[in-house]
Amino acid sequence: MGLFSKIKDMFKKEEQDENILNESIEEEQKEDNNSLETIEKSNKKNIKKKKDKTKEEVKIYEKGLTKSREGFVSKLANLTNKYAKVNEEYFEELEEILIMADIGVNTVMEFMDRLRDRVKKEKIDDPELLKELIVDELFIIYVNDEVLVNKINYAEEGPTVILFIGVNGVGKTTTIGKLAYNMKEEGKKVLLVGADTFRAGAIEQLHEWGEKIGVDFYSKEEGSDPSSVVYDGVEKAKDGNYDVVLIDTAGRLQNKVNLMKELEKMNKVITSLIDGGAHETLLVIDATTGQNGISQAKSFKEITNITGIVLTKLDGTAKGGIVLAIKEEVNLPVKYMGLGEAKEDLKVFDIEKYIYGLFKDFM
Ligand SMILES: Nc1nc2c(ncn2[C@@H]2O[C@H](COP(=O)(O)OP(=O)(O)O)[C@@H](O)[C@H]2O)c(=O)[nH]1
Ligand SMILES: [Mg+2]
Repeated sequence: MGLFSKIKDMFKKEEQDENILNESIEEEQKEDNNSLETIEKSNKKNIKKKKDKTKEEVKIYEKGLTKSREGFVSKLANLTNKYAKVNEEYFEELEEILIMADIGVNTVMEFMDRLRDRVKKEKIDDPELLKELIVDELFIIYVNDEVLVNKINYAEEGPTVILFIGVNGVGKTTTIGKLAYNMKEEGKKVLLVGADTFRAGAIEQLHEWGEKIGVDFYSKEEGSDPSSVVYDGVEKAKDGNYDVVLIDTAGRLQNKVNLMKELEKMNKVITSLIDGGAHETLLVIDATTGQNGISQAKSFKEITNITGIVLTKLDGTAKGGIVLAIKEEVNLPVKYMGLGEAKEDLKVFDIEKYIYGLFKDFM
């Protein structure tokens, strides 16, 4: 059985289990209960709660990936309907669809070679049978035998410091707000540090997020040295026993040398207060910018040590293939994805839910 079928079964099974669970909880509610039954019931309720959460998450992926599904995935579906047999034209059209979906030319070329090989070896000529193969091969690009670390590297003690970098407008400040909300929900004490001091508006925007979700905020006035804000912010977090410090930075990439120096300085300041320096440096990329986003990742990778990617605005693009291009061309794990502007719209990146959300109508 192919990978996609497995994923599909997994999410389907969860739905079925849940229906059974709902029925049995309903039934029990009608009965009289002794204490043992009450325990069992509360266990079942807990399982149900957990399942509800998974289901909710899958729904958010599905909704956030609607545009991509209606864009490139529906084109793939049309392709299958258009050709009765797999032939050279079919392959050429497939190649074009994948390139248009921002998967990246090199990745697509390799993918096409592998697909052609498999088609030849397995003697497939029905496009319908090729669907599952396509999804599986796309999935393989991402997984590629590696263990992908999408977990945040939390400090064993003291505050965990997470630095956000990326060019203007990609969604750094918004991502910090959303992540702070997630972490607060998990019971963590979070401090937002506004080190994008070039515009008063940028400081204020982060401040507003803090007020909206009820977490603390620290910054200085416009024009202050970003590193001094970082120093004081991290110190405040240590003194105040914060669990996490989320640092917003300016994203001016006009001058690579300056940006590199500034990031170096910030890292040095953090290292002076925290053993080993920042726990994570997350590069934020706007999915709607396609190959441009990939070039940004390559540039930033040259000047600083990045531990992961946040891919924003996936809800706003019909080209969800950029996730695969990042893997292939930049080889950094996508740790979070932004699927909207609201505080709930940031999700830990999960390749299985992503593939399911993208291809669920395709097969
Ligand atoms: N649709 C959508 N919009 C987003 C997402 N993340 C950020 N934005 C919007 O992108 C714009 C720029 O975000 P901002 O956080 O200010 O970017 P920054 O300059 O990198 O700090 C804002 O209007 C955000 O609301 C996302 O995941 N989906
Ligand atoms: Mg900002």
